[in-house]
Amino acid sequence: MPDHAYETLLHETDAGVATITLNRPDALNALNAAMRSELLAAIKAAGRDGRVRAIVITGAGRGFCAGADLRGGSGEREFRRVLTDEYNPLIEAIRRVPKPVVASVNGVAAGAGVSLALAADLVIASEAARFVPAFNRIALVPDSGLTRTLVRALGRHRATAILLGERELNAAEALEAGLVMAVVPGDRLGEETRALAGRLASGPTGAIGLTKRLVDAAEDATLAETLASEAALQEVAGRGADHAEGVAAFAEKREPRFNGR
Ligand code: T3D
Repeated sequence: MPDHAYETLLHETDAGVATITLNRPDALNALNAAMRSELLAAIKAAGRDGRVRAIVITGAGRGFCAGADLRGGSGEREFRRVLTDEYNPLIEAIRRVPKPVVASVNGVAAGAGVSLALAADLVIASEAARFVPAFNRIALVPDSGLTRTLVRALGRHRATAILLGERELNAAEALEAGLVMAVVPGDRLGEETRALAGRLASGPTGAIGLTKRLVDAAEDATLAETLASEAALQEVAGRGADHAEGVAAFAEKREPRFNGR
C-alpha cells in the first residue's frame, strides 16, 4: 500500500520491498529539485524502516530517468552546489544504505539517470532500455559518479567511447558488459523485478548489508585491507541470528527462514 505522499514519486512497501517510482513521465522522469530531494528522503526512509529489506527504483511511463531537468534552461545554474548538495548525496545514499537496491530500468536512462541506475547494487532492464550518457551532447561532463562506474566496469577506452556518444549502450550491451544482471521483455519487467526483490527481501538482510559494504570498500582496497575488513565483518555476520538459522536449515535439509538480523 502507498505509505508516503510525494509530489514526484510513487512509493509503496509490500512484503519487505520498498518500491520507489520516479513519477514525471511527461519529462521521462527528469530530475527536478523536488524529485532529487524526495528521492533522497525516500531512500533514507527506506533505510530506517525496519519493515524494508530491499529497495526498488523504477520509472513511470516509457522512460527510467532522463537526468537533470533541462526545462529550466541553461542560464544561472549552480552546477557545483547542486551536484555537491543534491546529486552526490543521492548517489552516496544508494551506495551506503545497508539494504540491497535494485534499479528496474524500464526504458531510456540519460545523463544522471544513467548514474542513478548504475549506482544500484543490481540492475534489471527491459529490452527497451538504453543508457545514454547525453552529457556531452549538451557540452557538460559526466557526473554523479558515472565516470568512475564506467571506467571501472568497461575500461578507459570503451568508457570514453560511450561517454562521448560514439558508442551506444543498449540493454544487450549493458548486459554483456556486466552492468546489468538481466534483460527481460518489457511486459515481464515488473514480474521479474518483484521476484528478484522478493528473493532479496527474504534473504539475510544484515549479511547482505555487510556484503555491500565489503564490495564498496574492495573497489579501492589492497588485498591486506580486504582480508582485514572481511574478517571484521564476518565476526559481525557470524553472530547474527540469521547465521544460526542458515546453519540449522542446512543441517535439517530445509530452506532457511531469515528474519534479517
Ligand atoms: O544542475 C545540473 O543540471 C547539473 C547536473 C547534470 C546532470 C545531467 O543529467 S545532465 C544531462 C541531462 N539530460 C539530458 O541531456 C537528456 C535529454 N533528453 C534526451 O536526450 C532525450 O529526451 C532522450 C535520449 C532521453 C530520449 O529521447 P526520446 O526521443 O525517446 O524522447 P524525447 O522526445 O526527446 O523526450 C520526451 C519528452 O521528455 C519531451 O517532452 P515533450 O516535447 O513531449 O513535451 C522532452 O522534452 C522531455 N524530456 C526528455 N529529457 C528531458 C525532458 N524534459 C526535461 N528534462 C530532460 N532531461
